[in-house]
Amino acid sequence: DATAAATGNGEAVVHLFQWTWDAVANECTDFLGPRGFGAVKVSPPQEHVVIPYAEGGNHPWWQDYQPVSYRIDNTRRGTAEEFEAMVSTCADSGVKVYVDAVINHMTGDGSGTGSAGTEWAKYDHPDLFGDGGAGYDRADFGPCYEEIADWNDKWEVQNCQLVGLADLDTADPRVRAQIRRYLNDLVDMGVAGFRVDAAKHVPEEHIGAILSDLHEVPVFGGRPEIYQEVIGDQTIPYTAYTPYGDVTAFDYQRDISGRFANGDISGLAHLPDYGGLSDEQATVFIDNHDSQRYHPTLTFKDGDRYYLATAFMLAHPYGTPVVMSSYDFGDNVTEGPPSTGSEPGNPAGWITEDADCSDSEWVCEHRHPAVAGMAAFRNATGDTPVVQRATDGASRLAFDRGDRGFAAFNASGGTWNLTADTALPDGSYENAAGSGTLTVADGRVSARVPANGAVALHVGGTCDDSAECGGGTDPG
Ligand code: QV4
Repeated sequence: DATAAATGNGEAVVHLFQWTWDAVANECTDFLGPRGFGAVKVSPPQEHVVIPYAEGGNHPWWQDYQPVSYRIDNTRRGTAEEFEAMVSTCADSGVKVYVDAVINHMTGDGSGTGSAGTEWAKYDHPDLFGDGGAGYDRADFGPCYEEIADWNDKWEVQNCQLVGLADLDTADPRVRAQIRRYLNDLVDMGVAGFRVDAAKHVPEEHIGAILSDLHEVPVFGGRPEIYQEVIGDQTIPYTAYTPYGDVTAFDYQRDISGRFANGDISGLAHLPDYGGLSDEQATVFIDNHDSQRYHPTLTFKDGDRYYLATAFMLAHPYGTPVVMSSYDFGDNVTEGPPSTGSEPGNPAGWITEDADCSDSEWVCEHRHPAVAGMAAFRNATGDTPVVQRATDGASRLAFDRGDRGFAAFNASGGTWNLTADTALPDGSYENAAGSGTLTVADGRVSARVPANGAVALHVGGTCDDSAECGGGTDPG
Protein backbone atom coordinates (compact mmCIF):
# COMPACT_ATOMS: atom_id res chain seq x y z
CA ASP A 1 0.00 0.00 0.00
CA ALA A 2 1.01 3.59 -0.54
CA THR A 3 1.78 4.31 3.12
CA ALA A 4 4.04 1.29 3.50
CA ALA A 5 5.80 2.19 0.28
CA ALA A 6 6.44 5.74 1.42
CA THR A 7 7.68 4.96 4.91
CA GLY A 8 9.13 1.47 4.63
CA ASN A 9 8.27 -1.35 6.95
CA GLY A 10 10.92 -1.27 9.63
CA GLU A 11 14.58 -1.99 10.15
CA ALA A 12 14.86 -5.78 9.99
CA VAL A 13 16.91 -6.86 6.97
CA VAL A 14 16.95 -10.27 5.29
CA HIS A 15 19.96 -11.29 3.22
CA LEU A 16 18.57 -13.40 0.38
CA PHE A 17 22.02 -14.69 -0.49
CA GLN A 18 22.35 -15.56 -4.18
CA TRP A 19 18.63 -15.33 -4.89
CA THR A 20 17.64 -14.38 -8.44
CA TRP A 21 16.03 -10.98 -8.92
CA ASP A 22 12.71 -12.58 -9.88
CA ALA A 23 12.71 -14.73 -6.77
CA VAL A 24 13.53 -11.75 -4.54
CA ALA A 25 10.67 -9.78 -6.08
CA ASN A 26 8.25 -12.62 -5.33
CA GLU A 27 9.52 -12.91 -1.77
CA CYS A 28 9.00 -9.18 -1.18
CA THR A 29 5.39 -9.48 -2.28
CA ASP A 30 4.53 -12.83 -0.73
CA PHE A 31 6.44 -12.74 2.51
CA LEU A 32 8.81 -9.92 3.42
CA GLY A 33 6.37 -7.05 2.94
CA PRO A 34 3.37 -8.67 4.64
CA ARG A 35 5.56 -9.81 7.56
CA GLY A 36 7.02 -6.35 8.14
CA PHE A 37 10.60 -6.92 7.07
CA GLY A 38 12.08 -3.57 6.09
CA ALA A 39 14.78 -4.44 3.61
CA VAL A 40 16.28 -7.18 1.55
CA LYS A 41 19.99 -7.36 0.96
CA VAL A 42 20.85 -8.91 -2.40
CA SER A 43 24.07 -10.38 -3.78
CA PRO A 44 26.37 -8.20 -5.91
CA PRO A 45 24.54 -7.05 -9.06
CA GLN A 46 27.50 -5.97 -11.18
CA GLU A 47 29.05 -7.99 -14.03
CA HIS A 48 31.37 -10.62 -12.58
CA VAL A 49 33.98 -13.12 -13.70
CA VAL A 50 32.84 -16.59 -14.66
CA ILE A 51 35.11 -19.06 -12.89
CA PRO A 52 35.43 -22.51 -14.40
CA TYR A 53 34.39 -25.20 -12.03
CA ALA A 54 34.61 -28.91 -11.76
CA GLU A 55 32.77 -30.73 -14.48
CA GLY A 56 29.17 -31.38 -13.60
CA GLY A 57 29.32 -28.91 -10.71
CA ASN A 58 28.12 -25.36 -10.69
CA HIS A 59 30.17 -22.21 -10.46
CA PRO A 60 31.46 -20.89 -7.14
CA TRP A 61 29.32 -18.30 -5.39
CA TRP A 62 32.36 -16.08 -4.89
CA GLN A 63 32.84 -15.27 -8.55
CA ASP A 64 30.33 -12.50 -7.87
CA TYR A 65 32.92 -10.73 -5.69
CA GLN A 66 35.24 -10.21 -8.67
CA PRO A 67 33.75 -7.33 -10.68
CA VAL A 68 34.46 -7.13 -14.40
CA SER A 69 32.42 -3.95 -14.93
CA TYR A 70 29.60 -2.00 -13.29
CA ARG A 71 27.01 -3.20 -15.78
CA ILE A 72 24.13 -4.89 -14.00
CA ASP A 73 23.17 -6.80 -17.13
CA ASN A 74 23.32 -10.55 -17.14
CA THR A 75 24.72 -11.60 -13.82
CA ARG A 76 23.97 -15.14 -12.74
CA ARG A 77 20.87 -13.78 -11.00
CA GLY A 78 19.19 -12.10 -13.93
CA THR A 79 19.01 -9.21 -16.34
CA ALA A 80 19.01 -5.46 -15.74
CA GLU A 81 15.27 -5.37 -16.47
CA GLU A 82 14.63 -8.06 -13.88
CA PHE A 83 16.78 -6.17 -11.37
CA GLU A 84 14.86 -2.94 -11.86
CA ALA A 85 11.52 -4.74 -11.71
CA MET A 86 12.58 -6.33 -8.42
CA VAL A 87 13.48 -2.96 -6.89
CA SER A 88 10.11 -1.47 -7.74
CA THR A 89 8.12 -4.58 -6.78
CA CYS A 90 9.82 -4.64 -3.38
CA ALA A 91 9.16 -0.91 -2.88
CA ASP A 92 5.47 -1.55 -3.56
CA SER A 93 5.52 -3.82 -0.49
CA GLY A 94 7.47 -1.30 1.59
CA VAL A 95 10.68 -3.34 1.31
CA LYS A 96 13.93 -1.52 0.52
CA VAL A 97 16.60 -3.18 -1.59
CA TYR A 98 20.18 -3.02 -0.29
CA VAL A 99 22.98 -3.90 -2.69
CA ASP A 100 26.25 -5.62 -1.80
CA ALA A 101 28.67 -3.11 -3.37
CA VAL A 102 32.11 -4.44 -4.29
CA ILE A 103 34.21 -1.29 -4.66
CA ASN A 104 37.62 -2.14 -3.19
CA HIS A 105 38.81 -4.25 -6.08
CA MET A 106 38.04 -5.80 -9.45
CA THR A 107 39.21 -9.24 -10.63
CA GLY A 108 42.02 -11.60 -9.67
CA ASP A 109 44.78 -12.98 -11.88
CA GLY A 110 44.23 -13.97 -15.48
CA SER A 111 41.86 -12.73 -18.13
CA GLY A 112 38.56 -13.73 -19.64
CA THR A 113 35.06 -12.70 -20.60
CA GLY A 114 32.68 -11.48 -17.92
CA SER A 115 29.11 -12.56 -17.32
CA ALA A 116 27.79 -9.79 -19.57
CA GLY A 117 30.39 -10.36 -22.28
CA THR A 118 32.98 -7.73 -21.34
CA GLU A 119 36.61 -8.75 -21.89
CA TRP A 120 38.82 -8.33 -18.86
CA ALA A 121 42.35 -8.80 -17.59
CA LYS A 122 43.52 -8.26 -14.02
CA TYR A 123 44.48 -4.59 -14.56
CA ASP A 124 42.34 -3.95 -17.60
CA HIS A 125 38.60 -3.34 -17.34
CA PRO A 126 37.98 -1.39 -20.51
CA ASP A 127 34.24 -0.78 -20.44
CA LEU A 128 32.76 -0.12 -17.01
CA PHE A 129 29.26 0.97 -18.03
CA GLY A 130 28.70 -0.72 -21.36
CA ASP A 131 28.88 2.55 -23.28
CA GLY A 132 32.59 2.44 -24.09
CA GLY A 133 33.00 5.72 -22.20
CA ALA A 134 34.94 4.70 -19.12
CA GLY A 135 37.40 2.02 -18.10
CA TYR A 136 40.08 1.14 -15.59
CA ASP A 137 43.64 0.43 -16.64
CA ARG A 138 46.80 -0.23 -14.67
CA ALA A 139 47.09 3.40 -13.52
CA ASP A 140 43.72 3.13 -11.75
CA PHE A 141 45.00 0.39 -9.43
CA GLY A 142 47.50 0.38 -6.60
CA PRO A 143 49.39 1.99 -5.00
CA CYS A 144 50.24 -1.55 -3.84
CA TYR A 145 50.23 -4.45 -6.32
CA GLU A 146 51.05 -7.23 -3.83
CA GLU A 147 48.79 -9.31 -1.64
CA ILE A 148 48.35 -8.12 1.96
CA ALA A 149 51.09 -9.82 3.98
CA ASP A 150 51.10 -8.05 7.34
CA TRP A 151 47.58 -7.66 8.71
CA ASN A 152 48.97 -5.56 11.56
CA ASP A 153 50.08 -2.90 9.10
CA LYS A 154 47.19 -0.56 8.45
CA TRP A 155 48.66 0.82 5.23
CA GLU A 156 49.04 -2.68 3.77
CA VAL A 157 45.57 -3.81 4.79
CA GLN A 158 44.04 -0.76 3.12
CA ASN A 159 46.26 -0.43 0.04
CA CYS A 160 47.45 -3.92 -0.88
CA GLN A 161 45.43 -6.73 -2.42
CA LEU A 162 42.84 -8.78 -0.56
CA VAL A 163 43.29 -12.41 -1.73
CA GLY A 164 45.21 -11.14 -4.75
CA LEU A 165 42.33 -9.05 -6.17
CA ALA A 166 43.34 -5.98 -8.21
CA ASP A 167 43.00 -3.15 -5.70
CA LEU A 168 41.51 0.10 -6.98
CA ASP A 169 43.40 3.32 -6.25
CA THR A 170 40.60 5.00 -4.35
CA ALA A 171 42.76 8.07 -3.74
CA ASP A 172 42.30 8.88 -7.43
CA PRO A 173 39.36 11.24 -8.13
CA ARG A 174 38.62 9.48 -11.44
CA VAL A 175 38.30 6.12 -9.68
CA ARG A 176 36.08 7.67 -7.03
CA ALA A 177 33.91 9.15 -9.76
CA GLN A 178 33.39 5.76 -11.47
CA ILE A 179 32.45 4.07 -8.21
CA ARG A 180 30.12 6.92 -7.32
CA ARG A 181 28.49 6.69 -10.75
CA TYR A 182 27.87 2.97 -10.20
CA LEU A 183 26.30 3.59 -6.79
CA ASN A 184 24.24 6.56 -7.97
CA ASP A 185 22.93 4.63 -10.98
CA LEU A 186 21.66 2.05 -8.50
CA VAL A 187 20.14 4.70 -6.23
CA ASP A 188 18.39 6.24 -9.23
CA MET A 189 16.86 2.80 -9.90
CA GLY A 190 15.49 2.85 -6.37
CA VAL A 191 18.18 1.00 -4.45
CA ALA A 192 17.94 2.28 -0.87
CA GLY A 193 21.17 1.10 0.71
CA PHE A 194 24.54 -0.54 0.39
CA ARG A 195 26.60 -3.10 2.21
CA VAL A 196 30.10 -1.89 1.40
CA ASP A 197 32.08 -5.06 0.79
CA ALA A 198 35.62 -5.12 2.20
CA ALA A 199 35.26 -1.52 3.43
CA LYS A 200 38.14 -2.09 5.84
CA HIS A 201 40.41 -2.48 2.82
CA VAL A 202 39.58 1.01 1.58
CA PRO A 203 41.11 3.86 3.61
CA GLU A 204 38.27 5.29 5.68
CA GLU A 205 38.60 8.81 4.36
CA HIS A 206 38.30 7.44 0.83
CA ILE A 207 35.02 5.75 1.78
CA GLY A 208 33.89 9.10 3.13
CA ALA A 209 34.77 10.86 -0.13
CA ILE A 210 33.12 8.22 -2.35
CA LEU A 211 29.87 8.21 -0.36
CA SER A 212 29.80 11.97 0.19
CA ASP A 213 27.29 12.96 -2.45
CA LEU A 214 25.06 10.01 -3.18
CA HIS A 215 21.67 10.82 -4.64
CA GLU A 216 18.42 10.90 -2.71
CA VAL A 217 16.61 7.54 -2.67
CA PRO A 218 13.42 7.59 -4.77
CA VAL A 219 10.15 6.59 -3.06
CA PHE A 220 11.59 6.26 0.45
CA GLY A 221 13.59 9.49 0.45
CA GLY A 222 16.77 10.36 2.34
CA ARG A 223 20.32 9.20 1.89
CA PRO A 224 20.93 5.51 1.17
CA GLU A 225 21.53 3.36 4.24
CA ILE A 226 25.19 2.37 4.48
CA TYR A 227 26.68 -0.56 6.31
CA GLN A 228 30.36 -1.14 5.96
CA GLU A 229 31.97 -4.57 6.19
CA VAL A 230 34.76 -4.09 8.71
CA ILE A 231 36.17 -6.90 10.83
CA GLY A 232 37.65 -4.57 13.42
CA ASP A 233 40.87 -5.24 15.30
CA GLN A 234 43.63 -3.31 17.05
CA THR A 235 45.08 -2.22 13.73
CA ILE A 236 41.83 -0.95 12.25
CA PRO A 237 39.02 -0.44 14.77
CA TYR A 238 35.35 -0.54 13.78
CA THR A 239 34.98 3.05 14.89
CA ALA A 240 37.33 4.31 12.15
CA TYR A 241 34.37 3.90 9.80
CA THR A 242 31.45 5.17 11.89
CA PRO A 243 31.57 8.70 10.45
CA TYR A 244 30.48 7.28 7.09
CA GLY A 245 27.70 4.86 7.99
CA ASP A 246 26.91 1.81 10.09
CA VAL A 247 29.50 -0.89 10.62
CA THR A 248 29.22 -4.68 10.83
CA ALA A 249 29.52 -5.75 14.48
CA PHE A 250 31.53 -8.96 14.20
CA ASP A 251 32.22 -8.83 17.95
CA TYR A 252 28.45 -9.13 18.49
CA GLN A 253 28.28 -11.96 15.97
CA ARG A 254 31.02 -13.93 17.72
CA ASP A 255 29.72 -13.28 21.24
CA ILE A 256 26.01 -13.88 20.63
CA SER A 257 26.43 -16.91 18.39
CA GLY A 258 28.93 -18.39 20.85
CA ARG A 259 26.67 -17.82 23.83
CA PHE A 260 23.65 -19.35 22.16
CA ALA A 261 25.74 -22.30 21.01
CA ASN A 262 26.90 -22.81 24.61
CA GLY A 263 23.56 -22.11 26.30
CA ASP A 264 25.00 -19.16 28.17
CA ILE A 265 22.45 -16.43 27.54
CA SER A 266 21.06 -15.26 30.89
CA GLY A 267 23.32 -12.18 30.90
CA LEU A 268 22.17 -10.83 27.56
CA ALA A 269 19.39 -8.45 28.58
CA HIS A 270 21.78 -5.52 28.43
CA LEU A 271 24.42 -5.59 25.74
CA PRO A 272 27.66 -3.63 25.56
CA ASP A 273 28.64 -1.40 22.65
CA TYR A 274 30.38 -4.21 20.78
CA GLY A 275 33.71 -3.04 19.40
CA GLY A 276 32.75 0.50 20.42
CA LEU A 277 29.70 0.48 18.12
CA SER A 278 26.60 2.08 19.61
CA ASP A 279 23.11 0.74 19.06
CA GLU A 280 22.68 3.18 16.14
CA GLN A 281 26.03 2.34 14.53
CA ALA A 282 26.01 -1.46 14.69
CA THR A 283 24.79 -3.89 12.04
CA VAL A 284 24.22 -7.21 13.78
CA PHE A 285 23.88 -10.80 12.59
CA ILE A 286 24.21 -14.34 13.90
CA ASP A 287 26.12 -15.53 10.85
CA ASN A 288 26.86 -14.25 7.37
CA HIS A 289 27.77 -15.87 4.07
CA ASP A 290 31.47 -15.94 5.01
CA SER A 291 31.23 -17.00 8.66
CA GLN A 292 28.80 -19.83 7.91
CA ARG A 293 31.46 -21.29 5.61
CA TYR A 294 34.83 -20.31 7.03
CA HIS A 295 34.25 -20.22 10.81
CA PRO A 296 30.81 -21.51 11.65
CA THR A 297 29.78 -21.12 15.26
CA LEU A 298 26.04 -21.29 14.81
CA THR A 299 24.29 -21.69 11.46
CA PHE A 300 21.14 -23.27 10.03
CA LYS A 301 23.00 -26.59 10.32
CA ASP A 302 22.64 -26.33 14.11
CA GLY A 303 18.85 -26.27 13.95
CA ASP A 304 16.69 -24.88 16.78
CA ARG A 305 19.48 -23.17 18.71
CA TYR A 306 20.37 -21.13 15.64
CA TYR A 307 16.80 -20.00 15.08
CA LEU A 308 16.53 -19.15 18.77
CA ALA A 309 19.57 -16.86 18.45
CA THR A 310 18.02 -15.21 15.40
CA ALA A 311 14.76 -14.62 17.28
CA PHE A 312 16.78 -13.05 20.12
CA MET A 313 18.60 -10.76 17.71
CA LEU A 314 15.27 -9.52 16.36
CA ALA A 315 13.79 -9.13 19.84
CA HIS A 316 16.67 -7.13 21.31
CA PRO A 317 16.93 -3.49 20.21
CA TYR A 318 20.73 -3.35 19.81
CA GLY A 319 21.84 -2.69 16.24
CA THR A 320 20.22 -3.17 12.85
CA PRO A 321 19.60 -6.90 12.45
CA VAL A 322 20.38 -8.84 9.28
CA VAL A 323 18.83 -12.30 9.00
CA MET A 324 20.88 -14.70 6.88
CA SER A 325 18.98 -16.75 4.31
CA SER A 326 21.09 -19.47 2.74
CA TYR A 327 21.22 -22.38 0.38
CA ASP A 328 22.54 -25.68 1.63
CA PHE A 329 26.16 -26.05 0.52
CA GLY A 330 26.87 -29.22 2.42
CA ASP A 331 30.57 -29.37 3.26
CA ASN A 332 31.70 -27.57 0.12
CA VAL A 333 32.44 -23.93 0.96
CA THR A 334 32.93 -23.12 -2.73
CA GLU A 335 29.66 -24.64 -3.97
CA GLY A 336 27.53 -22.14 -5.87
CA PRO A 337 23.77 -21.76 -5.48
CA PRO A 338 21.33 -24.28 -6.96
CA SER A 339 21.57 -23.70 -10.68
CA THR A 340 19.68 -24.42 -13.84
CA GLY A 341 22.47 -26.26 -15.61
CA SER A 342 23.18 -25.61 -19.24
CA GLU A 343 21.64 -22.64 -21.00
CA PRO A 344 22.34 -21.44 -24.54
CA GLY A 345 25.54 -19.41 -24.54
CA ASN A 346 26.18 -19.96 -20.86
CA PRO A 347 28.45 -22.48 -19.21
CA ALA A 348 26.72 -25.20 -17.26
CA GLY A 349 25.79 -24.32 -13.73
CA TRP A 350 26.24 -20.61 -14.20
CA ILE A 351 22.62 -19.48 -14.00
CA THR A 352 20.99 -19.58 -10.59
CA GLU A 353 17.65 -21.27 -10.11
CA ASP A 354 14.80 -19.28 -8.62
CA ALA A 355 14.68 -19.87 -4.88
CA ASP A 356 11.90 -22.08 -3.63
CA CYS A 357 11.41 -22.37 0.12
CA SER A 358 9.68 -25.71 -0.24
CA ASP A 359 12.86 -27.11 -1.82
CA SER A 360 15.37 -28.19 0.80
CA GLU A 361 18.33 -26.75 -1.12
CA TRP A 362 17.09 -23.25 -0.26
CA VAL A 363 17.11 -23.10 3.52
CA CYS A 364 14.97 -19.94 3.94
CA GLU A 365 15.94 -19.27 7.55
CA HIS A 366 13.82 -16.11 7.46
CA ARG A 367 10.68 -18.20 7.08
CA HIS A 368 11.36 -20.44 10.07
CA PRO A 369 8.52 -20.25 12.64
CA ALA A 370 10.89 -18.80 15.26
CA VAL A 371 11.89 -15.98 12.92
CA ALA A 372 9.00 -15.20 10.57
CA GLY A 373 6.96 -13.27 13.13
CA MET A 374 9.83 -11.41 14.73
CA ALA A 375 10.05 -8.48 12.32
CA ALA A 376 6.55 -7.58 13.48
CA PHE A 377 7.75 -7.88 17.10
CA ARG A 378 10.65 -5.55 16.35
CA ASN A 379 8.41 -3.06 14.57
CA ALA A 380 5.93 -3.09 17.45
CA THR A 381 8.58 -2.61 20.12
CA GLY A 382 10.60 0.11 18.39
CA ASP A 383 13.27 1.46 20.72
CA THR A 384 11.46 0.77 23.98
CA PRO A 385 13.97 -0.30 26.63
CA VAL A 386 14.73 -3.82 27.76
CA VAL A 387 13.53 -4.65 31.27
CA GLN A 388 14.76 -8.02 32.50
CA ARG A 389 11.89 -10.12 33.93
CA ALA A 390 13.33 -13.56 34.60
CA THR A 391 16.32 -15.84 34.38
CA ASP A 392 16.70 -19.49 35.38
CA GLY A 393 20.25 -20.77 35.44
CA ALA A 394 22.60 -19.71 32.67
CA SER A 395 20.50 -20.67 29.71
CA ARG A 396 17.18 -18.89 30.20
CA LEU A 397 16.22 -15.25 29.91
CA ALA A 398 12.98 -13.27 29.70
CA PHE A 399 12.51 -9.54 29.23
CA ASP A 400 9.96 -6.88 28.50
CA ARG A 401 10.32 -4.30 25.81
CA GLY A 402 8.71 -1.46 27.71
CA ASP A 403 4.96 -2.04 27.59
CA ARG A 404 5.14 -3.09 23.95
CA GLY A 405 6.52 -6.61 24.06
CA PHE A 406 7.62 -9.57 26.17
CA ALA A 407 10.02 -12.31 25.08
CA ALA A 408 11.53 -15.41 26.72
CA PHE A 409 14.43 -17.50 25.41
CA ASN A 410 15.26 -21.02 26.50
CA ALA A 411 18.67 -22.26 25.35
CA SER A 412 18.37 -25.56 27.20
CA GLY A 413 17.11 -29.03 26.45
CA GLY A 414 14.10 -28.93 28.80
CA THR A 415 10.86 -26.97 28.83
CA TRP A 416 10.93 -23.77 30.89
CA ASN A 417 7.74 -23.33 32.90
CA LEU A 418 7.86 -19.64 33.42
CA THR A 419 5.69 -17.15 35.26
CA ALA A 420 6.86 -13.56 35.08
CA ASP A 421 5.72 -9.98 35.53
CA THR A 422 5.15 -8.02 32.36
CA ALA A 423 4.11 -4.48 31.48
CA LEU A 424 2.24 -5.75 28.43
CA PRO A 425 -1.48 -4.95 28.59
CA ASP A 426 -3.66 -7.88 29.63
CA GLY A 427 -4.93 -9.93 26.73
CA SER A 428 -4.45 -13.04 24.66
CA TYR A 429 -1.42 -12.93 22.37
CA GLU A 430 -0.06 -14.95 19.49
CA ASN A 431 3.43 -16.32 19.97
CA ALA A 432 5.48 -14.45 17.36
CA ALA A 433 8.46 -16.76 17.87
CA GLY A 434 6.64 -20.07 17.54
CA SER A 435 3.11 -21.30 17.77
CA GLY A 436 0.20 -21.09 20.15
CA THR A 437 -1.31 -18.33 22.22
CA LEU A 438 -0.39 -16.89 25.60
CA THR A 439 -2.42 -14.93 28.08
CA VAL A 440 -1.37 -11.89 30.04
CA ALA A 441 -3.59 -11.40 33.08
CA ASP A 442 -3.13 -9.05 36.03
CA GLY A 443 0.30 -8.08 34.73
CA ARG A 444 1.58 -11.66 34.73
CA VAL A 445 2.36 -14.05 31.93
CA SER A 446 2.67 -17.83 32.24
CA ALA A 447 4.42 -19.72 29.50
CA ARG A 448 5.80 -23.12 28.71
CA VAL A 449 8.87 -22.07 26.75
CA PRO A 450 9.90 -25.05 24.64
CA ALA A 451 13.39 -26.56 24.81
CA ASN A 452 15.65 -24.48 22.55
CA GLY A 453 12.67 -22.28 21.74
CA ALA A 454 11.17 -18.90 22.51
CA VAL A 455 7.94 -17.08 23.12
CA ALA A 456 7.44 -13.48 22.02
CA LEU A 457 4.34 -11.37 22.49
CA HIS A 458 3.77 -7.85 21.26
CA VAL A 459 1.13 -5.18 21.03
CA GLY A 460 -0.67 -5.48 17.73
CA GLY A 461 -0.23 -9.25 17.97
CA THR A 462 -3.20 -10.14 20.14
CA CYS A 463 -5.89 -12.56 19.13
CA ASP A 464 -8.16 -9.57 18.48
CA ASP A 465 -5.72 -8.41 15.81
CA SER A 466 -5.58 -11.66 13.90
CA ALA A 467 -8.01 -14.24 12.66
CA GLU A 468 -5.22 -16.83 12.73
CA CYS A 469 -4.82 -16.72 16.50
CA GLY A 470 -4.80 -20.08 18.22
CA GLY A 471 -4.29 -21.92 14.99
CA GLY A 472 -0.55 -22.06 15.31
CA THR A 473 1.87 -19.92 13.38
CA ASP A 474 1.91 -20.43 9.67
CA PRO A 475 5.54 -20.15 8.58
CA GLY A 476 4.35 -19.21 5.12
C1 QV4 B 1 43.84 -17.05 -4.50
C2 QV4 B 1 44.85 -17.09 -3.35
C3 QV4 B 1 45.60 -15.78 -3.26
C4 QV4 B 1 46.25 -15.46 -4.59
C5 QV4 B 1 45.19 -15.46 -5.70
C6 QV4 B 1 45.85 -15.27 -7.06
O1 QV4 B 1 44.15 -17.32 -2.11
O2 QV4 B 1 46.59 -15.87 -2.24
O3 QV4 B 1 46.85 -14.17 -4.54
O4 QV4 B 1 44.48 -16.70 -5.71
O5 QV4 B 1 44.90 -14.92 -8.02
C7 QV4 B 1 38.60 -16.27 -4.30
C8 QV4 B 1 39.34 -17.52 -3.83
C9 QV4 B 1 40.77 -17.17 -3.41
C10 QV4 B 1 41.50 -16.52 -4.59
C11 QV4 B 1 40.70 -15.28 -4.97
C12 QV4 B 1 41.31 -14.59 -6.18
O6 QV4 B 1 38.65 -18.10 -2.74
O7 QV4 B 1 41.44 -18.35 -3.03
O8 QV4 B 1 42.81 -16.13 -4.17
O9 QV4 B 1 39.33 -15.65 -5.31
O10 QV4 B 1 41.25 -15.42 -7.31
C13 QV4 B 1 34.82 -13.87 -1.49
C14 QV4 B 1 35.34 -15.23 -1.05
C15 QV4 B 1 36.79 -15.40 -1.39
C16 QV4 B 1 37.01 -15.16 -2.88
C17 QV4 B 1 36.57 -13.72 -3.14
C18 QV4 B 1 36.77 -13.30 -4.60
O11 QV4 B 1 35.16 -15.33 0.36
O12 QV4 B 1 37.18 -16.75 -1.10
O13 QV4 B 1 38.38 -15.35 -3.21
O14 QV4 B 1 35.17 -13.61 -2.84
O15 QV4 B 1 36.10 -14.14 -5.47
C19 QV4 B 1 38.71 -10.71 5.12
C20 QV4 B 1 38.26 -9.34 4.68
C21 QV4 B 1 36.78 -9.29 4.36
C22 QV4 B 1 36.35 -10.43 3.43
C23 QV4 B 1 36.83 -11.74 4.05
C24 QV4 B 1 36.52 -12.93 3.14
O16 QV4 B 1 38.57 -8.37 5.65
O17 QV4 B 1 36.48 -8.06 3.76
O18 QV4 B 1 38.24 -11.70 4.25
N1 QV4 B 1 34.92 -10.44 3.17
C25 QV4 B 1 34.33 -9.90 1.91
C26 QV4 B 1 33.17 -10.74 1.44
C27 QV4 B 1 33.69 -12.04 0.88
C28 QV4 B 1 34.49 -11.74 -0.38
C29 QV4 B 1 35.30 -10.54 -0.27
C30 QV4 B 1 35.27 -9.72 0.82
C31 QV4 B 1 36.05 -10.14 -1.47
O19 QV4 B 1 32.24 -10.92 2.46
O20 QV4 B 1 32.65 -12.93 0.60
O21 QV4 B 1 35.35 -12.87 -0.66
O22 QV4 B 1 35.16 -9.32 -2.26
O23 QV4 B 1 38.26 -10.98 6.42
